Amino acid sequence: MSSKGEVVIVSCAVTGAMHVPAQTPHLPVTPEQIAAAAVGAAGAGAAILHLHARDPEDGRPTADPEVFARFLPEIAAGCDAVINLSTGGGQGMPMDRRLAAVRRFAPELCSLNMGSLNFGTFPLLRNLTEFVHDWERPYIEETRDYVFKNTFADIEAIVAGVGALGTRFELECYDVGHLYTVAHFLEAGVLKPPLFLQAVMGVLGGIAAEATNLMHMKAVADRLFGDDYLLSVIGAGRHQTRLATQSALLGGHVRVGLEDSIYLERGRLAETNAQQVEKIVRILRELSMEPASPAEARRMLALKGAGATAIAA
Ligand code: KMH
Ligand code: ZN
Repeated sequence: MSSKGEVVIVSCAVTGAMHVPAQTPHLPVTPEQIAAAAVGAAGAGAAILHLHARDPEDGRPTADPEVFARFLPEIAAGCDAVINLSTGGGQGMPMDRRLAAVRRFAPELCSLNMGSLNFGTFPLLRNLTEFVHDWERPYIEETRDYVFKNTFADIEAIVAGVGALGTRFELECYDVGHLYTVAHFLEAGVLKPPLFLQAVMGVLGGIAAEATNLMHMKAVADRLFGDDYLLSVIGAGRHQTRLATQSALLGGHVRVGLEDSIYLERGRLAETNAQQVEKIVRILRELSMEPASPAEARRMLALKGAGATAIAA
């Protein structure tokens, strides 16, 4: 693994497509809220902002580039963080829609999900009984029968679709097998190092958020990629801080944010994305590590620079 050990890239995933407004009143939903949350997270130490869009009226996940256009310039004007757009979109979105915002804005980074998987949020319904909008309950319920589709053809389509834009990838790996899919595409010359692996741990349907599983993911990645990769980790839900800390201790990087966990600590909702970033930055500093600046993250990930995107600040 390529690592400086003491400089840790902190990504913040601001809103996502997994949570619904009924779970927390603090989920950024409108363009104004998303922009403010993203700039706040950057101010707290996030070098990378992973972004989804939501319908400003009802908070439903959307991939409409017009909605992205209402917050991306604000974010670019408000901070220097790397903008990383999702190509995962939201449940059931066709590939064309998932790719639309990346095609339009040519960001420095976009997500690339390295395999199809069952992606279940339905156990939430055991405790969540009151909803803000009509779409929320069925959206969660339908994950009993939902496959997050990322076939080999889908992966090829995304790489081909954005390759000419110079956009690089956050390679989201939800299980060990996805690392071998990355290796396949590396060997085929489709993906180029340095690889930015994002181990996604704790999604129902993917690998569980257990310390020994992260050790195994890293051991396999070390064998497959040697010094050609950087490891970052998402611990979903209550696992966020402990998996992030473990990743940093192993020489890796971290992703936090309300997309993947709505909590700040046990039983306490995070009120902002910045609070989660501040918390992990505090822990890193206690361990004699520093959050990477956006410039350091750009160097480490060989990114093209904000000036080469189509996001006008
Ligand atoms: N929230 C992660 C578990 C994407 O945006 O492409 C999934 C994710 C996918 O971040
Ligand atoms: Zn995402």
